Amino acid sequence: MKITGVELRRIAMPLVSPFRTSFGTETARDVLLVRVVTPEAEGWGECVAMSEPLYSSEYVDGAAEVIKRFLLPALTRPLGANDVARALEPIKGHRMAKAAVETAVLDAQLRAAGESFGRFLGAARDRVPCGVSVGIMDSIPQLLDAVAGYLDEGYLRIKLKIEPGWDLAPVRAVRERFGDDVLLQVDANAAYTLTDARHLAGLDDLGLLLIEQPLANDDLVQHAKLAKQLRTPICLDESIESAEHAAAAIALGSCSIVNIKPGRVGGYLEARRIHDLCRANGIAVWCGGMLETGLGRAANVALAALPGFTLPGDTSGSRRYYATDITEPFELNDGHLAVPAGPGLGVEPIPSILDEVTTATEWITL
Ligand code: OSB
Ligand code: MG
Repeated sequence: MKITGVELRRIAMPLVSPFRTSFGTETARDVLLVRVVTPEAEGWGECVAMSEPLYSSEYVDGAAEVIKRFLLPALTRPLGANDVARALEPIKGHRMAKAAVETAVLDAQLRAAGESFGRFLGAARDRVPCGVSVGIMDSIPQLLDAVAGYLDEGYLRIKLKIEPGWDLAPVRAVRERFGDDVLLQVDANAAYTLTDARHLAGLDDLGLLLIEQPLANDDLVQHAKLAKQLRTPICLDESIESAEHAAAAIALGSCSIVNIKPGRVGGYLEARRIHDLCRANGIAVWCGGMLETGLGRAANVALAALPGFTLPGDTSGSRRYYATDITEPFELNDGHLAVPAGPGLGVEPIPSILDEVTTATEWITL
């Protein structure tokens, strides 16, 4: 396919409630959308970079800049989605920016071929079980109310964000209030150090599925040491930016579970490689999220349908994030989301809604 032009579109999406993690509080999502135009079809990619470089080094203005200045100029030859990563390889890092571009090319290619993301990636089922990520709250009663609401909506797994000062007590309160059958896990977003090992071992009696990213993004060795001091399984998120990182983490014993976020690892093709590697090594994976709109969610749900995704993902329904999504909303049915079956992402932005939330557009002719 020859890419003739690309639209970069920024949209402002207010969140239904503030989302607080150990690295900051989000009240709205500033999303960069990439629309690739080819003679055969158009395709969409949602960039998951956040407004500020607090989760990882990428941020949305930087992603837009690197796409415009370095990535698109490397994509002037005719190519398919399988060629994008190689063409962009000389540019170091910027995986979220690369993922958005590759996803848009893949969407265009699949729409032209009449094939869905799920089918292309190797989905083994037509719906996926859903969990929900619950932010840090001002009080334990407020947290219990939030969790009760999500359980009522049918979520099959609860993930609690933790940080020093908001860990053992709120997690224990949720466990005691909702019982031992609730699938429960925690996510620290790198807020602890190895000296907190004894404290974190206090979580061991709470029957957690996993603790996600307790230590620094770049510290596989310390995670391996921590794993020896905890009974709660360690899952890595921020630390795993590629299949090579996943291989290193597995070899070192840094984790026994991986959260796969396609944006973080440079796209759905790399995400599938990590899935395949983990599956071959007996490492469970689940699909993470970055507060995506319906466009990014569609692809995540397709990925989460691969056979190695044996734990419920952070693939929540649209209304957990947004009063009005830019696509037809994803809605939970019996705790599950349906994998879109139409060509490409299988969903479209609704033009009137998209226009309402758009803050800027830029057209780049290739
Ligand atoms: O660490 O998984 C994370 C959201 C933004 C950035 C990082 C994370 C998260 C979430 C929410 O936990 C996942 C979602 O529901 O999209
Ligand atoms: Mg995480």
